[in-house]
Amino acid sequence: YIDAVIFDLDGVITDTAEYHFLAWKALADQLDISIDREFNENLKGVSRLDSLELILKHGNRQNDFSLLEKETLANQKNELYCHYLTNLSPEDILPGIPELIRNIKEEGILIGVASVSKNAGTVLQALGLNLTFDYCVDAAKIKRSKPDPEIFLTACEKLNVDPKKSIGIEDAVVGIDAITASGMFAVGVGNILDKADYKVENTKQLEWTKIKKAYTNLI
Ligand code: B16
Ligand code: MG
Repeated sequence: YIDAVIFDLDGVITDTAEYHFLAWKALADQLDISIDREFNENLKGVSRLDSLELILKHGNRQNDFSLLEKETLANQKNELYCHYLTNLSPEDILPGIPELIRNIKEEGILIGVASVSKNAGTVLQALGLNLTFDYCVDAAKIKRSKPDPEIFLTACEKLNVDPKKSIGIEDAVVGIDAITASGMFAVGVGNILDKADYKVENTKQLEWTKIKKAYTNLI
């Protein structure tokens, strides 16, 4: 009765938020803008250029750069981020995730990845998960960012499954909104996700039997 489970990547499968933070911080320092880890929470699930806009706004510098200059700044951040990614290995898969994936696959349920990161392929490869998922959305082809449901609907369409019979797992508020708008059942990781249909505090608590039970109780 469940067709597919679609995973967010950063914050659900692995925690690259710290690398994103360090790379953005280096760029922000250079622009005389100060950001801390608390501010970084606002960037979770937000695309690269939108993240840059939020940082510039935070430093009151949103009108200081042309689109071309902004793209150059975003590329600069990405180069540094990719440098950090070379540290990533299968040990960086978050606790509970390998077992969850195994349990879902044992039931013949499809799994997909819906990440707004253009580095999703590189990250999955570094984690040794590039052959694990049935489909990974290409973020470059997505026109509207989360909370728009486009990325989750694309994943369902490519897997040829009904969103209403599918589950999405997210760590960002915009991500939960995107899952809900797509008609899927929303599982939230972290304590800020009040709108999720089912919530856990961390990935260790993502147990397949419990998720299934919560899904069955709701439909
Ligand atoms: P990139 P997700 C998101 O990934 C991150 O949470 C967010 O912080 C980042 O800015 C975004 O990917 C874009 O990443 O610069 O690599 O294209 O949570 O949707 O997996
Ligand atoms: Mg995320």
